[in-house]
Amino acid sequence: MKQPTLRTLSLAICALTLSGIAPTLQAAPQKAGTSASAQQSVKRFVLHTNVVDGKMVYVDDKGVANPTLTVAVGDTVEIELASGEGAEHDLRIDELGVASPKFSGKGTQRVRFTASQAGEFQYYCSIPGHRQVGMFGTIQVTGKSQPAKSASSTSSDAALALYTPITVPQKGADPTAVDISASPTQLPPPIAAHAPQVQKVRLETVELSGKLDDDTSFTYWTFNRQVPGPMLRARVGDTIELTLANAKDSKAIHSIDLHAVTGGHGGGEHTQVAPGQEKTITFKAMHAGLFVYHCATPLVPQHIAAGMYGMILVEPEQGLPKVDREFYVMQGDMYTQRPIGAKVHQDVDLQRMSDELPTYYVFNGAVGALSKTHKMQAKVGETVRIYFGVGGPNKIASFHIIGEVFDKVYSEAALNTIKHSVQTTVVAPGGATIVELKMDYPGSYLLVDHALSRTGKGAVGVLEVTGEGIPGVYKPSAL
Ligand SMILES: [Cu+2]
Repeated sequence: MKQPTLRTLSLAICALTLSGIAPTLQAAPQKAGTSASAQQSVKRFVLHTNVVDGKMVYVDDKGVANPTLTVAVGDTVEIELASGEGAEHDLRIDELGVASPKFSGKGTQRVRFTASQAGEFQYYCSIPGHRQVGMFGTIQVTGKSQPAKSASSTSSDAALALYTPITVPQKGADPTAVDISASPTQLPPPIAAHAPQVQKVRLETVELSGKLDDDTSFTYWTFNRQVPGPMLRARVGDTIELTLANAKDSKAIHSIDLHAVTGGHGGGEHTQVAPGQEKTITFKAMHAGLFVYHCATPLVPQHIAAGMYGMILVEPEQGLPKVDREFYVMQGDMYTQRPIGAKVHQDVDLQRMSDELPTYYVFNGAVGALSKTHKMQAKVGETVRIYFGVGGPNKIASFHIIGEVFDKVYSEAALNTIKHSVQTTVVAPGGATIVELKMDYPGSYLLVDHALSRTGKGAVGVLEVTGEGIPGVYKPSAL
């Protein structure tokens, strides 16, 4: 699909730049000396970023995405950079020692360097995930490479001082990190029987430093500052007007794809929202069931792994059977540069994500969310329903409660297929299940992924059940 609005925006911004900014650029003074230098010149380019056809790209002043830049050895190259859509980017050319400062919606950056060697090199954005979703192109440097001596002499040029190697120091955990874990008991009440209604829902995408574990923080990307995002609840036939706002201080574009939505990539096609903007879609809840929603902005698994998922429950016309307690739980897999337990601010590791080697598995976004931060409680005799989903992005969950059997499982969260007496139920990434169990005996019941190595990586919760055990259900040996 073409995205004429973004393309138009990009072209408009480029035109503005050409008329307003480019003329202020001054040619660098030519160096006197060798005959070769007489051929050298200043080559100027304009590259503004944008999202075109679902990819992040650099767009030149003619509207060409990721254009090939052609220069000659010895040329001074100036590239004017701006973020057309407002997200944060940079530009690097490793072989030529170019690393621009980061730039976002405000203002432009200009890089200036000497093309010191011949060849074809890649320019790209080094913000994690951006190169993988299209932010790269080619710079062709024609002619013969300058001898090393000459290259070193140009390095004294003040302009080149910008291009010092970037080192990433190890940071301790962020002391200002906040709790992002969603409470498992915070969910909307059951929908009373009514005629189909129009519901207005507003979600805000927020990037923030959150607690991943004790003494470990992580830059989460969230819906409404929590992981998972708020549980939405509707009745089949309802029309939902959903507005997605992206916080002003976000560095990335965000969006929402709800698996309950028919058309428009589940909403992902029409909710790509730049920082400080908002967009609205309207959809009909056509299928009853429990559905995952997630961010659908490239690199999609990166946005999901950072916490951008939640669920929408669409109740059938008659509603779901009444239960005593309902809980909202989602599992996610997370990929960090340092091992589990490192007392640092963890950064995302895209290679691990690509290799599907999670460092952490979490329930409700953080280690300990459902064992220390929030309490799940019930009493003997009560029936408990758990809405359980997998944000992923990659790993299947084998959902199990130690010491209990699910009386009912709505397998794959399809409301017409109830299975009884299930020990462990498989839930796909981007999938969900609804389980119900009547509590017959007191104790601490552990929620786990029965791929049990994952309990050591964070995937464990506790359901505390109090009361008198029903006689005959269980009896420990006399002490
Ligand atoms: Cu996102």
